[in-house]
Formats: sequence, structure tokens, C-alpha cells
Amino acid sequence: MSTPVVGVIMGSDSDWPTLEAAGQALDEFEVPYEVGVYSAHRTPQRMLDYAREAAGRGIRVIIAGAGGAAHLPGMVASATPLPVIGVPVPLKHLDGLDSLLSIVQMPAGVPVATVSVGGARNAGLLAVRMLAAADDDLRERMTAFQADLEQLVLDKDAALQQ
Ligand code: RP5
Repeated sequence: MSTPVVGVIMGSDSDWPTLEAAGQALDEFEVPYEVGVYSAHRTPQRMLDYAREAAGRGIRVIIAGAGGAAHLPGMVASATPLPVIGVPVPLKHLDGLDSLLSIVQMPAGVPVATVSVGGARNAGLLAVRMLAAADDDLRERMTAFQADLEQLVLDKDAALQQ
């Protein structure tokens, strides 16, 4: 197994059905990642320890998903120099708007790259792009992925014309 370079963390194991799509995107690009539950409210010290130690262990990007009063991405960003991508997890009430607003409106100086509500796949793809900025091979594969995406749309359009 290669050393993980992306951390996919979440506030509860109940977030995993949403966060799983980030892992799938990373799998498609063969980017090694680790997964863990770190609650900002239930395990604050464990969360801070993770954030402070991640860079030293070789993690390069953190994807953090949480729902409701979703403080995990912002608190992790406050304790690591690594880029943090926040995934608002939709819960039963409020359709994830509470999660989105809890993550997106960070104070100046502590950025979190927030994706759409439930947008874990894009979080995974954004992590790949961040890593690809300093990795020619990964950048080539991202370019090929984008070409495939374009071809998919062209094929669908062609099918409509028949
Ligand atoms: C948040 O509370 C978690 O990120 C999760 O989205 C939500 C509910 O957690 P559980 O009660 O399902 O453990 O901190």
C-alpha cells in the first residue's frame, strides 16, 4: 500500500455514504488516501491532533465532510497549513443548507474550499487537481479525464440528433 496523500475525514460515520464519492474519485486516479471519523464537537482533541499532524505524515490535501453545525472543515483548516476542501453533508432537516453555511463563510485568513451540498465527488476531483499542480503524470490523467467528459456530452448530443 502507498502512503496516503489525501485525508478523507468526516464528523460521523453517518457521513460516509456522502463522502464515499470522494474516495471513488481518488480511486479512479489511483491517489492513495486515508479515511477517518473526527468530530469537531464529540472528539475535539482528536480532531486537532489529526489536523496538526497530517502534513508531517505526508498528507497533502484534506477533504472534510460534516453535516448540521458543520464545524469540522473550518476547525481543521485552523490547525493545518494544508488545503482543506469542505463537503457540506445534507441531513434530514434543512436540506444541507445549514451544513453549507456552516462551512462556506470562513473568516479571512482561514480558507476552506467548499464544494456543493453533497458534492463529495467534486471534492475528490479537486484534491486530484491540487496534487496534479506539482505532478505531470497526474495532470495528464486529469486532462484525459476532462477530454472523456467532453466526449460524453458530444456522444449524447449526437444520439439526440439521430
Ligand atoms: C455532524 O453531525 C456529523 O458530521 C453528522 O453529519 C451529523 C450527525 O451525526 P450523527 O448523529 O449521525 O453521528 O457532526
